[in-house]
Amino acid sequence: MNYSETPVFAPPEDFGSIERARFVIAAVPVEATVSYGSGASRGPAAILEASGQVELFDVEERNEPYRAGIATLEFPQTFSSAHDALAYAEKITAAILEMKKIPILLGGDHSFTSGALKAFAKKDISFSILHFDAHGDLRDTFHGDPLSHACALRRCLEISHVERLVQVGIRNVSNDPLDGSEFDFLCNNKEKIATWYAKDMREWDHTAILDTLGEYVYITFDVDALDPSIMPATGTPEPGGLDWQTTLAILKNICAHRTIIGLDVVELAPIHGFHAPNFLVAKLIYKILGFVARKEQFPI
Ligand SMILES: [Mn+2]
Repeated sequence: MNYSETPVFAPPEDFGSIERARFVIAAVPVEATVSYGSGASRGPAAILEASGQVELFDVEERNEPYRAGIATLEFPQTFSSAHDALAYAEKITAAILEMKKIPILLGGDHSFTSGALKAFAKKDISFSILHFDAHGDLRDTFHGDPLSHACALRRCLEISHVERLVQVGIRNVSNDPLDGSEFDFLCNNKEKIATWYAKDMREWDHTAILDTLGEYVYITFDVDALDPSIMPATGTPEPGGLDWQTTLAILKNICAHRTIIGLDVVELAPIHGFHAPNFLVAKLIYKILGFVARKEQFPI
C-alpha cells in the first residue's frame, strides 16, 4: 500500500501522514455498469483536484477537520469490472481497518459498496447503513447483472452483520419482476429497511431518522441524492432531490449521536469545464469528516 504524494485536501504539516491520520482516503475508480450518463470513474481525480480549493478552517463549525489527520492512498487504475472493484474495495478497506483508521472511499459507481462492507463484517459488530440516494438500489439484478450499481444495496443487505438500512432522499424505485420487484422487496422488508422519500423532506423529523439507526453506522452517499440543480454531474440525475443545508443537518445530527465506522461517496461523473459539482463533493466529504472528528478515535 503506497501513500499519495498529492493527498486529498492537502493537509499542512504532518496532518496528511499515516501516523497522524484518523481517516484514510482510498479511491475506487470503477465504471462497470453505466445506466445512462458516463464518467463516474473520473470522480476520484475530480474530487482530489477540487479538494485543494476547500478552505481548511470550517467557519460554520469553528473547527479544522484536517487536524484529525487525513491520509490518502495512491489511486489505482480504473476498474472496468465490478467484480474487480468489489475485491479491491474489500482488500483496501480491510487494510485501513487493520491500521485502526476510518476508511473513506471515493467512487466510482455504486457497485463496490458491498465489497467494502465485507471487510467490516470480519469485525465482531453489527452495523447500520445510512444510504443517501435518489434510487433504492435494491434490484436483485439489472439487465441480468447482480453486481450492477442498481443492485448495490441489495447486495449489502446479504451481509449478515448489516442490521438496518436507512435510505434518505429516495425518489426512484422500480418494480419490474425481471429485476426482482424492487418495491415489493422494500415493502416486504420493513423491519430492516427504513426509507425516507425525498418528496416528504420538508416534513422530515431528523430525530426520527436518527432513531432508525443502530449505534454503528456506515455511510454510503450517492451524490444523486442531491437535487440536480446543485448536483448535475452524475449519471442518473433525478429531480426533486436534497438541498445542501438539509443534507448537512441530517449528517451532523447522526454523526453527533452515532459511531461512524466508514464512508463512501459515489457516482460523481465530472462535467468537463464545470467545477462546481466537484467542489461540492469535496466540501461535503470535508464537512462529514469534521462532524465525525468531534467524536472518539478509531471506533472499532
Ligand atoms: Mn443513485
